[in-house]
Amino acid sequence: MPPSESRFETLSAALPANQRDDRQLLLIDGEDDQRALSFVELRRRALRLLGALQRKGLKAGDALILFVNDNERFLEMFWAGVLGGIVPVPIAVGVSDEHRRKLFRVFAQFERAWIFSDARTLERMDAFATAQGLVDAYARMQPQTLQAGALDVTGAPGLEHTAAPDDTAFIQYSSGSTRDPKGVVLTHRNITANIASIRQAAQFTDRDVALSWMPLTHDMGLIGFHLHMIAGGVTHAVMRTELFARRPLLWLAKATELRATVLCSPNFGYQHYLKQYEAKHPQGLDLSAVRLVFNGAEPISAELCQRFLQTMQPHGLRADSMFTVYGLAEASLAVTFPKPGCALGIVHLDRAALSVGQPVRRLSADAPQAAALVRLGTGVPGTEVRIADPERAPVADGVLGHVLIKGDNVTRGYFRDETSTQAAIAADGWLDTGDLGVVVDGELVIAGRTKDVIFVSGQNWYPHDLEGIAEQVEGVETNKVVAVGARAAQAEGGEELVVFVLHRGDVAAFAPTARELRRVLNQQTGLQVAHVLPVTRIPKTTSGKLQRHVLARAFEAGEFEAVRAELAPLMDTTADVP
Ligand code: 1ZZ
Repeated sequence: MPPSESRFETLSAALPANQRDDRQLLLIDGEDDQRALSFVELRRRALRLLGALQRKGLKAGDALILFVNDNERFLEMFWAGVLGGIVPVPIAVGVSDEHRRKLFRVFAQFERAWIFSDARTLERMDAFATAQGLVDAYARMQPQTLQAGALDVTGAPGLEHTAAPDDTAFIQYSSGSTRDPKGVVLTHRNITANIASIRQAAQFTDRDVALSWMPLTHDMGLIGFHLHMIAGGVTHAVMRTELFARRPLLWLAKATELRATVLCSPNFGYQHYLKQYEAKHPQGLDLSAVRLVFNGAEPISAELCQRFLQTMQPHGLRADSMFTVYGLAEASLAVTFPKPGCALGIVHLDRAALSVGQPVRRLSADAPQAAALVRLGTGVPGTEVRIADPERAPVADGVLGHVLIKGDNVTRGYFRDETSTQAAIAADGWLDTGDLGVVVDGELVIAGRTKDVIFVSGQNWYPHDLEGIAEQVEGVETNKVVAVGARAAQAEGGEELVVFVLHRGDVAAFAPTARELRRVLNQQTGLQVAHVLPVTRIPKTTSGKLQRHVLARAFEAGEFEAVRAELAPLMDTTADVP
């Protein structure tokens, strides 16, 4: 199906110079800290900032790294860049050293880049640079750094740049790999095409009211819940991610207050919310206006979706509102959507038959070998989806394979990274998403990421499936358990299954959980877990995705030897594993 007429060919044209003033951007930074901005006012502020940038010498084509926590400052500067043809490069401030190091790595990729940040973040970066021996690199950044609040916006507004549809609109760095960050180059055409598809496939109208707490440095927060809303004239509220993390109940309290019609969260957010909900039983929620609850960006737990819908049903949430979607930065954002208003689609597949090139096997829900996966719909208008074998040849429906995509929304490549670009995009234009999936009943089902697949006992296993089983064990929570295949020191070329669980107490107290987890996984899958180990921090991307490979490599480097030795005698209860 062709996409509906895209109303804009460039992002710059999407931010209105005049419009009915009742469409707003709401910035929620605290329970009582909420500001409304009309789209026209956002544009006016962006142009004033652009004037300040141009007076500082920034030109069209320069890169402008946005390294700032405050959403209002981020968005004003993002638009200043877009209107001036300066290329915004959003980078999450993050909390770990790895996240901080990413700023240095990204800056080094550009010939001429500027950094927009705030005094507090810059102070921290200064201290970080000193501690890490990055003083010289930091000194090189300093003349290129612009500090929020310190720019003179009192002069004339900036001069707008006329962008062509195939010009770069901004660069989206993948939130995952911090060591070797890959910048997805997105043109105006890429983004406006995807925005038009999203609007059509999710049946948006300007009567919708959206609410999101997803970070603006991630494609779902920025494109899905801001740029797309601006282009469609949809009132939308952007809540600070950190506020949701600290006070998840505010999310649906605000949805009630705003009569929000569209919400979103990746899988872990539903768990985070429900945990607080079950402890505090908030009153006065009214979710009867909600038509879609977007759920994407990471593997979706069918059980958690059902639990969320059931728990929220007494507050008026419609049973058909859970909107399970798939996408990635390389597609600008959206790849597949189900039909709005359809019931949650769950399929049960034999976990022993999930190999590339093989047909999957449907099972009944109660079969012991059944992995519950969620249906994610079909390609959004203008985006083609193909399941392929390792040689990129299409396979039949029902056969598991690599998920390839093609369309106007798909990037032409990674910034200054020809090797990665060629590895991902073939001459015929199909891009390999790095995900494995299958078409069941005409809809896409994602099994997992190619690089995360665990190969043990002669079979492919998907971490998300094993982690879901592990979560049945008391004390093991969603997103706090990680299954990886690690190269075993003894077994030549083979992998062994290692499961990590977040645990901050002493090792002896962890042993019963570890034994139970090993027993449950063995009972339900027949697998022998080589090691169950406690970790004090689960590495995650700034958008909350588990970084399984970080733990696998740390294990292989021997970083868990001490805890392993301490735990081993406590694990040795032969009764546990039949
Ligand atoms: P990123 C109006 N993944 O996460 C709002 N979905 O991009 C429209 N794995 O490049 C919003 N099951 O960071 C539309 N369902 O990571 C939103 O994440 C459409 O491994 C969803 O390769 C946008 C998600 C954007 C995003 C991409 C990777 C994928 C895949 C994983 C995303 C998934 C999922 C399982 C899903």
